Amino acid sequence: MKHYRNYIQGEWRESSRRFDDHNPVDGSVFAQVHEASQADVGDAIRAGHAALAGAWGRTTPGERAEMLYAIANGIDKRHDDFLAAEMADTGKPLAMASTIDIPRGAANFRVFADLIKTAPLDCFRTDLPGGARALNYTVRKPLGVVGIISPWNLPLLLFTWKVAPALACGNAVVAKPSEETPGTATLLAEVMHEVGVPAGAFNLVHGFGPGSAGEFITTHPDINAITFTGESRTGSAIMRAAAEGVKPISFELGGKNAAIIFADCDFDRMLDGMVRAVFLNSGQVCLCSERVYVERSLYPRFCEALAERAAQLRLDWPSDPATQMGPLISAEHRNKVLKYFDLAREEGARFLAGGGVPRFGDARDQGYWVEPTIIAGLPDDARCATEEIFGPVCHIAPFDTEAEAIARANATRYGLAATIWTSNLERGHRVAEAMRVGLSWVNSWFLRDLRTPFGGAGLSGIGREGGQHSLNFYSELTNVCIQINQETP
Ligand code: NAD
Ligand code: 6OD
Repeated sequence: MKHYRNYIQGEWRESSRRFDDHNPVDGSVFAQVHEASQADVGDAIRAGHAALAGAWGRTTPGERAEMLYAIANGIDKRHDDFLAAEMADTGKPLAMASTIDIPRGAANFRVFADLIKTAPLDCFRTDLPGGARALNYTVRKPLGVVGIISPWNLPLLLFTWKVAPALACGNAVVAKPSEETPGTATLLAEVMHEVGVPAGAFNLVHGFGPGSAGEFITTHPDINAITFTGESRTGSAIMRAAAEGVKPISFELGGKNAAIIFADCDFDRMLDGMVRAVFLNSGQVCLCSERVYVERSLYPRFCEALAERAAQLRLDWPSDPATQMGPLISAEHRNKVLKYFDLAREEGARFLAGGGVPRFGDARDQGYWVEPTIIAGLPDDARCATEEIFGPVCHIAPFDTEAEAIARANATRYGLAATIWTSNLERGHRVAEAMRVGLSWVNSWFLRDLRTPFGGAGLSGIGREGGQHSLNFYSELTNVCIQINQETP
């Protein structure tokens, strides 16, 4: 049995309170997770402040960049360990974890190392009408100790997406991975230790949200900022906690993302893209398309083709390179998704594919699998067409005009991502801009450049991370104004 411990002030810390880590493939317990106490979280935050007052607080951007490159190399060196931990925690296929999650874990450190070395700062020469002259320039400083709370769906990718820029900007962090996926974050702490990240700069605490490490971080008076990825409802709870100290927050939250497919699209390319947009990671990517609007003339062909592709997806053991889809993360989450399937039936949906639980006749029958599922026939205001399900499922509906498709796609309180498929370049630009979302893809989906802004509108988040946007969130900027003559301003 593995043990996942907390990492506080450069040391591993055990806890007498432990919880089980399940493998979603077959429900087996393979690790014990040491739950951090309130005192542990307080120690981690104190360790962060001590690091900032010490050698870590005196590092230059260039020195921190070198450390981030070393961390990225450390992840690469232990690629197979990270891969095994990711697959054990999530059950996701090797084909995905080895090409997306683990390489992105390392890439996040490289990208922010590159960026911090060349981060531009403002500089203005000011000439007032009365003759006073000044030089203004901006200084970038860390915010302090940043609380990082991340979800289970892309555990290493999303954890490092916040840890890397926070450290690049010179902050100390107290980071909590999801209780469902403690493995890769623990390996990352090992890498931090191996490459000599100063004690207290990176602290890892394990546990749950309310009444546990998540709440202990967000309510602690000495946490200077909070960055969170997870459900919109959890975001509301964290926002209330952050209000107490008027803490800066950055939120990447849920979505009910639309795909708009025009009849003039390249059908085969679109179909491959939509199989990915609906079923990648069993639909457990915040960017997945759960609402698919298809131009009426293409609707029957698309429904048939997507249903056929869904039925062909290979659900198998994660270590098999041919596996295309794994289980859901937990029994609880599977129950939630299956309840939405029941609700869809009650709401009058037609199931074009799936809708149930696959049977394997082996240990996987104890796991948390559901079939790739496609539904149709619901009104736009049905619960299954408005609430985030976060499973391998989409609802397909026909539309007649571009304006109608835009209006229906935007008729949601969420606003994370959209994907638009068309061969008409002008229309692609027009519709992409009209989407009330943080991310619009045209003829692609989840194609990422880490320098671009990432985040959502409405219930999907607050703020943007990525590239300079991350550096700005994780920094306190001080403007220095020096008068360079004697005139009264
Ligand atoms: P979640 O909100 O249940 O949990 C996320 C994290 O918050 C976990 O570490 C959890 O322990 C912690 N937490 C829960 N309650 C808390 C509280 N009251 N105080 C402090 N911490 C608390 O989300 P999840 O189920 O892990 O992830 C799935 C959700 O995340 C989906 O809604 C998905 O859309 C969203 N998500 C969004 C993005 C994005 O970039 N917008 C990315 C990935 C996932
Ligand atoms: O690619 C990223 O940087 C990112 N934040 C992806 C989020 C995916 C949500 O599940």
